[in-house]
Amino acid sequence: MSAVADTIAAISTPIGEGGIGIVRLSGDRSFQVAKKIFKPRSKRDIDKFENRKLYLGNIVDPETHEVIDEVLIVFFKAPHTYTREDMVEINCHGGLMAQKKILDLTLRDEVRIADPGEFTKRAFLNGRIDLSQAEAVIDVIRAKTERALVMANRQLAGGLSDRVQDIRKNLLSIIVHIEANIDFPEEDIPEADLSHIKQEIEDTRVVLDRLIQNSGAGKIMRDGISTLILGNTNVGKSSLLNALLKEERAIVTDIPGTTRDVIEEYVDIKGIPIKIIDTAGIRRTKDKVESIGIRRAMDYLDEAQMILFTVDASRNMTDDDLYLIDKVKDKFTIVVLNKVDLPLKFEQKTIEELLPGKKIVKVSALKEEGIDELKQAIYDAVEQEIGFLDEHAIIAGERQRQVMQKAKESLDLAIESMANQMPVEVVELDIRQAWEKLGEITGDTVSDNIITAIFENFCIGK
Ligand SMILES: Nc1nc2c(ncn2[C@@H]2O[C@H](COP(=O)(O)OP(=O)(O)OP(=O)(O)O)[C@@H](O)[C@H]2O)c(=O)[nH]1
Ligand SMILES: [Mg+2]
Repeated sequence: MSAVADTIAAISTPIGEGGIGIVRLSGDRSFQVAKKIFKPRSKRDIDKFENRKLYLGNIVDPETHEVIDEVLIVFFKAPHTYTREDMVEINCHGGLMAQKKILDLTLRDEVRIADPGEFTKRAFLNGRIDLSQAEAVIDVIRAKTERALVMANRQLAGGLSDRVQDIRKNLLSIIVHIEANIDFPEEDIPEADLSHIKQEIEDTRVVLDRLIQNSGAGKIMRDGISTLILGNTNVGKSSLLNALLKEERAIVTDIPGTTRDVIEEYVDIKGIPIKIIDTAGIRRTKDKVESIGIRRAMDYLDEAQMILFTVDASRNMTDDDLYLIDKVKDKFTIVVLNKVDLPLKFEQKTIEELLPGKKIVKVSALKEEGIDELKQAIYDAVEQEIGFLDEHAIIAGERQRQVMQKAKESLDLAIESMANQMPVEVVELDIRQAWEKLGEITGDTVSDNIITAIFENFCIGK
């Protein structure tokens, strides 16, 4: 029996034109509603739809008897379905009108349109997956590199849930341990027991801490590293973007001040999504539009996680270069010496002295030389920064990281209380708090508000 009463429907494929579009239903009434609008091609199929079999036929408006589309339909009998409810999938032609009209026809007899993520939410509410697995579904959909996909799938398979459940089990056994001692209030707890309990708490904290550490990498795998190409006008920033992407994405001309808007594109560098941002070149200018672009570029300077500071090595350094050197010197910066196919106007040494300790890569964006070296330098820099990245690491999302952080703080308190020889009841309270908090990851102890907030981020039809 489903935990939710009503039946929902939605278009599950992206809006737009495509080969096929899928309208999905889930809930007790879905078979009945679908049968009302579906006319099978073969007479012998009428009324004996078998579980998980494809049937060819038409969707027909029951009032006007008009044929809406030729479709393939599948009936999935509960409980072995995505939501654990009865489900129907109608595979129609991938045009907007066909899908919309079919959806409209399903929205009758108390069937309503699904909220974003509601199919997955039902999978959670009906106990097929836990909350961290449901959250992984969105990571699978949004994965930007193959490696990000592998990681998301690991979480979908329950990787994080298993780890968190193990930690909760440990915490519970510590609680049991403490309680066993409290039962004899007239006696002091033996020193050996106390130190054993303390050890157990510390061990658990280490495991938790490792999961928290890995989640930094998780954020990067999910959202990418925002990487700003910064430099004077005409140094070849847009050419560099194009070379990294291997396509003519940004307009390149020999006129300084070509780029005015901000262009963002993802590049997959050995599995890490790098979000490259190309901006207007920085210089003093009276041009109004260009100045807006320059202001934007400078705003990005604060937000970006990495800077590719690009310099034209074929001309002398300008005041504008020096101005930017001052801006990037305290940032996470790689220096790109561009146009090295031309005679060089200054030595690498000059830059080394101005920006000590920064990695310098020589490239020709025009001839696409040195681009692999630049990619390697970006990868190395990221790896150094976040201590990359065990292939088998389980990585948590931001919400999950915050939950684990809170739980860890409770364990810190417990350890501190023990050090201060506080009564074990106080220690137990902190452990309980950590245990309860961690339940928010799997969804065992989570509030409705949090659940709502999580599924609001999903797309319609998932
Ligand atoms: N010889 C040579 N020319 C280059 C190289 N990279 C870029 N250029 C040329 O330099 C000029 C400016 O290139 P862009 O990529 O538009 O430079 P930009 O930094 O984006 O310029 P703005 O958007 O105006 O700030 C173009 O004529 C490019 O063909 C290079 O590696 N070697
Ligand atoms: Mg440009």
